[in-house]
Amino acid sequence: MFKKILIANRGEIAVRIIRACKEMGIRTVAAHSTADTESLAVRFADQSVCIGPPEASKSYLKIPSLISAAEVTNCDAIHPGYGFLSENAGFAEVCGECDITFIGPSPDAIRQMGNKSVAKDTAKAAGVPTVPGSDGPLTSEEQAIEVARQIGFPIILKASAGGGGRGMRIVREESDIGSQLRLVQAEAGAAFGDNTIYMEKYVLNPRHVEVQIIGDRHGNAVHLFERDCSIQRRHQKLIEEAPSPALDAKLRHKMTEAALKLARHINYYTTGTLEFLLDERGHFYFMEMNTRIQVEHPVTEFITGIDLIKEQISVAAGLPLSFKQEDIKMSGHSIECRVNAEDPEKFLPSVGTIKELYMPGGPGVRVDSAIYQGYKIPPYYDSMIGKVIVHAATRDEAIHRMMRALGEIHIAGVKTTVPLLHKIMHSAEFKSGKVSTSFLETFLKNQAAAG
Ligand code: MV4
Repeated sequence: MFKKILIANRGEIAVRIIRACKEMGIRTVAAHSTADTESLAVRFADQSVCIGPPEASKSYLKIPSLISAAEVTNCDAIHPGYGFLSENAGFAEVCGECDITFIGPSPDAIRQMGNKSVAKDTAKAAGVPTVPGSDGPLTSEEQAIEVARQIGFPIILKASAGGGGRGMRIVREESDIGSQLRLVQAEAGAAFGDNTIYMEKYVLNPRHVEVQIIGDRHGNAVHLFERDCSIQRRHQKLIEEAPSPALDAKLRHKMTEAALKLARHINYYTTGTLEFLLDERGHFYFMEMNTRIQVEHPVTEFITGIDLIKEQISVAAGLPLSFKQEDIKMSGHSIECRVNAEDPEKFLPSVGTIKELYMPGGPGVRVDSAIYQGYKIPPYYDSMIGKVIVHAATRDEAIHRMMRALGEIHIAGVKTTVPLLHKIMHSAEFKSGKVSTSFLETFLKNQAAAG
């Protein structure tokens, strides 16, 4: 097992990783920017190393600084968390060259899944359902029109180098294809340095359902069921739950088997998530693979009783998975609410000092956060300040538990999304479970109309 791990991240995920390491008897080093000197991660880790100024490009994204920090503190592994360098193949490669284990996938797996068009082709080759569309990248406007006529409008143009909602455009009629194609090409070229575009049929009001998988370096791979992440705004998830209210046992079996097929096809050996779109007829299609641990991993931990971070560290050290597929049982229902420091009306970050703080507790409630009373939220990073996760026997009980937990939260000093989360929990639409990725936009419009 590793003796010491460098945490190349910040916020709640840095704290989450340190907690797992402590329980495993692994020492930790928090790599942090000058803006995070007073962070919980720095307080909880055995050691800390300042890696640069607040701007992420000069600290959390700076590969030489992170490698140096790991070397001077004698770390044998680096955990990248999510975001920052977690899906950077170059970083994974440099770690390997420096004899430091990157707690994540191989550089090849990151590259293969990082390119969305290649990922889709790989999924197709593995026999996993994908949305009808172009066979690989588009080569001309004429070809784009031809494919669109075959699959029918509306269609969506996607940048191969995009992902997570970046670099996409919906086209509703043939006369718009040429101009939209040139636009998305220019945007992709500027944003990613790669203007490769592919086309798909646009699925109306889909649900976002993702399957958690984990593999080891001995050829084993298992799934840990699905999460439903349909409650989003501008591709930022607000609420996630497991299991998905939209899946029955049969559909769950099909989707998880499809996810495992792709994971095995690419010899995947760490935690990963396969994102699917589920349409209104119950057909699912592979979208993207996230080759990291995700923000919403706790809902899966609650329904399976498995510690995903510990298992991720353990398989990275070369140990075989500590369980088999048949050992993994789904129990109850879990919901996660992300708490952001922002003005919920305008969705603008709200920075400042946490003047007063009370976080909820009691049966079936978990809080993963990195804030405390007196903590000054730095303006340089993501606005998520924590997550409230609940577990109960049924979805209905989980919703009531979440309402209770949200009601106990008291945060003074900054505006947060807690009131909005509360309203969603109380809404008939959320309670019915019949939500799609269009839910939040409609919900907010109705809220505004109702005053
Ligand atoms: C789609 C789609 C409809 N049809 N692809 C957005 C993020 C990226 N993972 C893929 N996304 C979408 N791709 C086809 N062919 C609708 C979305 C989409 C979406 C997907 C998941 C969660 C929220 C979303 C919000 C808007 C659009």
